Amino acid sequence: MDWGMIDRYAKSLIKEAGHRIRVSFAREIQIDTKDDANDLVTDIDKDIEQFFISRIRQDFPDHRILGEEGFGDEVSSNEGVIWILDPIDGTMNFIHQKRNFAISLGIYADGAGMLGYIYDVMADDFYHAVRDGGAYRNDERLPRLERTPLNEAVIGINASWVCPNRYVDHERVAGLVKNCRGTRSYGSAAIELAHVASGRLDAYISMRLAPWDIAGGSVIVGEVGALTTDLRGREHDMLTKGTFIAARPGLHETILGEYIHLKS
Ligand code: 2AM
Ligand code: CA
Repeated sequence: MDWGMIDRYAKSLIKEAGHRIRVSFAREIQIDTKDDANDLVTDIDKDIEQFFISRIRQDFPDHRILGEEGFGDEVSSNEGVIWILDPIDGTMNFIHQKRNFAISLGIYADGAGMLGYIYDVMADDFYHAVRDGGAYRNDERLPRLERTPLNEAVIGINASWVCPNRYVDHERVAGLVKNCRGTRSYGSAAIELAHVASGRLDAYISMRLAPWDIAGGSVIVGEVGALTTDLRGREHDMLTKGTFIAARPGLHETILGEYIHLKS
C-alpha cells in the first residue's frame, strides 16, 4: 500500500471539502434533528459526506468507508482499509457559531490507525499524522507530550458529566473539576483531540463518542505520546460508540484511577 500517495490524496480531498463548507455559508442551511432534539444534522453534513464517498469509491474501489451520516458502507469488521469520516464534527457549533467545527478522518488498515486528519475549517488549522511518522499542525511537527500533574492540567470535558447522568458518578467528576487547574469545552471531539495533540489541553474525556468523532484524532494524539482508551482503561474499539479518554501519560492513570466510576 502506498501510504504516501493516500496521504497526499486525503489532504487534498479534505482541503477541497473545507472550501465547499466555507462556500456553503452563502446559502441557507437546512437543519434537521436525528435521535434527539439536540442531535443536529444539516444538508451540508450530508453533501460533504457524499462528496468524500463518491471520490473515494471512484479512486479506491476496494476500500470501505464508515461515515456518520450513513452514506458509506455497513462496517462490522476491521478487515482491509477503512476510511472513518465525520464530515462535520461539532455540528451544533457549525449551526450556532459558524466556527469551531472540523472535518475528521482516520484511515485504518486491519484495525490499525495509519493516517489521521483533523481540519479546523474556519481557523484553517490542519492537523495530520502518519503512523510512526509523527503528528503535525500546518506541517509543523508537534513535540512529544511530557507528564503533567493534575493540579497543573487543563481538561476538556463537557459540563453534562458533572450533572447527574446515567453513565458516570458525577460527584467524582466534580472532584476532578475541582482538583485540576481548569476545564474547557469546545463542542467538537475532533478539535479537543487536536488541542490534546498540541498541548493546549492535557486531557479530553467523554462518555459518548462514536468512531468518526475520534478516528482521526486518535492517530494524531498517539503520535505525540498521549494514551487513548475507553473509560475502563481498555483499548478503544474503533467500530462502536462508547466512553473515551485521551490524556498525557500519568494523567491518564490518575483520572481513571481516582475520578471515573462508571455506573454499568
Ligand atoms: P457531532 O457534532 O459530529 O455530532 C460534542 O460534545 C461532541 O460529541 C461532538 O464531537 C459531537 O459530534 C459528539 N456527539 C454529539 N452527540 C453524539 C452522539 N449521540 N453520539 C456520539 N457522539 C456525539
Ligand atoms: Ca458530525
